[in-house]
Amino acid sequence: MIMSVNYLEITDPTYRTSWKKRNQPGFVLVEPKQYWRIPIREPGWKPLPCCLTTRFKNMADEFRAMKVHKDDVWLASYPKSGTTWSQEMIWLICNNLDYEEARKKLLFMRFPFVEINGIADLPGGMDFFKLAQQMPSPRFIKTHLPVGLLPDQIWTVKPKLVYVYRTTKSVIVSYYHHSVTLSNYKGTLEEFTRSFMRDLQMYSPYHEHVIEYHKISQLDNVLLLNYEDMKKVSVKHSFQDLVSVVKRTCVFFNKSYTDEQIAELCNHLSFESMQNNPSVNAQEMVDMLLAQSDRLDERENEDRRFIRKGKVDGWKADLTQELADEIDDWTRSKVKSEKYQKLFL
Ligand code: PPS
Repeated sequence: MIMSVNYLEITDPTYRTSWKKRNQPGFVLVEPKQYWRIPIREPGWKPLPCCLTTRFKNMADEFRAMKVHKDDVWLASYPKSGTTWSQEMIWLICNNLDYEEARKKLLFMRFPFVEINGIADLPGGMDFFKLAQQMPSPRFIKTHLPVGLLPDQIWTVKPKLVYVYRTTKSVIVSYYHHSVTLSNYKGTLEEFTRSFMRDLQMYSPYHEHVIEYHKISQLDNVLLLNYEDMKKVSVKHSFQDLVSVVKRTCVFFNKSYTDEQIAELCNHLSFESMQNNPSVNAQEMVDMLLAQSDRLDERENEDRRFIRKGKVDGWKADLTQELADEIDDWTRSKVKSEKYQKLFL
């Protein structure tokens, strides 16, 4: 198999001296090679290396060579951007609103996280890459990988591809709590934020992740969703809501439902309903991981839930104003174009 990526060692001194202390996995920067099929035609454009765990070396080439089907449904996102919410919405829209099956079968089996075995050592030895490959059509596939690391056949077979994104401060705070809950991250929120701002959290760089997917959004097979739109309080002041997002998604998938059916779906997708739905709330996995690290006593802590707060401005409870301002300054310094800047602030 041809080497489809380069691996670059992380030289950042803070990372090198603190990753073990913070109980983080070893990271490596994965730089895509042979990206000419990606339809971003800007002179000099080149996908940036992506921060992943060293485990990813075991699957990078096989993943890039993965067979893609025309009727696949791919959902991509930077972590903590509303992926689970969008997965449940898309799966139901595409499966004739089959709530019974959706309740019976866990979301992560219906809509597997395709590269998870390449980033984490899963208890129980489940192989989600194999599961995704062997699923009957149409397959529903979740990924957090950036454009540059998607299978090459995405660009030739052109399955439907949805991308969901969320504003920076919400992503950071949600990602920090996720890391504490699921990976027993031992650093502080401030340390997490600072490494995020050095593009040294898994799947970073974040801004480029979002921008690159926006750069392919003119393709007919690509749909962009936005967490804040789904929550109605849009940073872009367009005041969309879940109903309009669901309707837009139905059009994208050539599906048609009555207003009553859409209202029922929105009800099913509400934060409270999803938080209490064992098929999507990952509570079993959280309990297992808390037990493994001897932290079952933290189970009652709201921040240890996978479907945690679900707010647009929830970050205000966690970030100091100073740190919040620093994050915004970081965005302004990295993203000069106004068109893209507004996606993040
Ligand atoms: S992951 O691990 O990357 O797949 O996480 P992801 O699903 O992308 O993001 C998790 C955040 O989405 C929130 N969420 C919701 N918000 C509103 N309504 C609904 N129905 C909903 N479902 C999930 C979830 O609570 C996480 O955000 P935070 O801010 O941590 O609460």
